[in-house]
Amino acid sequence: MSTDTEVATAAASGASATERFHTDKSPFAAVADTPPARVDRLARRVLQAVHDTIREEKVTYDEYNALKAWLIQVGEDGEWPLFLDVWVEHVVEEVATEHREGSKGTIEGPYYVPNAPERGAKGTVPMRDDEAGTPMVWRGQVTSTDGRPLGGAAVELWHADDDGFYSQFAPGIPEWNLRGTFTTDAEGRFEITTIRPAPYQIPTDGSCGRLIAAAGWHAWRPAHLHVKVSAPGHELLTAQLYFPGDEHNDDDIASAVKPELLLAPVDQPDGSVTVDYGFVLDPVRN
Ligand code: MBD
Ligand code: FE
Repeated sequence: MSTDTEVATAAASGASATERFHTDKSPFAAVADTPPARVDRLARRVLQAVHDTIREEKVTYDEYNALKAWLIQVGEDGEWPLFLDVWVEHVVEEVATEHREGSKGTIEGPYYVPNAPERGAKGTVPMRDDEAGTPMVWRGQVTSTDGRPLGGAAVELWHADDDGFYSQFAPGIPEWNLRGTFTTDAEGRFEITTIRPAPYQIPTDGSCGRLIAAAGWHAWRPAHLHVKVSAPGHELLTAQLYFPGDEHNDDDIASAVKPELLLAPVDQPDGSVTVDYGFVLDPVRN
């Protein structure tokens, strides 16, 4: 996961994201019982969409070969997690959570790492002594859709630093920096001290950056906090929280902003900010 170079490169963060996915998930086991008819249907529909595009847009051999070279490059850069999470995951999340009555969630993205250090119901996320950025205190409560407080719920937080970099995906940052697990008290409450993250630019020096440049897009995500909130008997909530006034809230490259996910930070006299934001979890359906 670590790199020798002191420069944050697409290849380094991509390799880390790819390695993370290999080691922590069992994606094939989870779909082992999928009948061939389902695979046949999905594969045909995706291919049909590609064929339709080629016919309708009269795609040339030069364009086809450029696509082939680019797809190979995405794999070599380790940028499949980045590509998929930026341009595809938001629709999967939409479909997966459309039945929910509790809090809105959004995409996980490529930079989650499980088992971040435990900090109890009230504490400070792991950070450097001289961590740059505006100090932020976040208070909230986790409840079930019937209003019952959920004590012992886990709130896993991870976010970028003031330069927009994630620990374990950029060099020179302590392993668990700005990653922590909090456990709600008997009233379902938590209080987290951290810093306000900076807007995040996805790496521009790899194949995803190359697509962005060739298409004339921008590479920015608004500043965001990532969370996973979990409690026994409830569906896991994966969300991100955003800050009002960020210029990229309306044109997030990853299409992951929802109005329900905007915080309302309050400036304090000492220069810090406080936010109140809680979560309502849906009970597991039987
Ligand atoms: C991120 O930090 C992120 O949250 C997503 C979804 C994609 C790329 C970088
Ligand atoms: Fe992120």
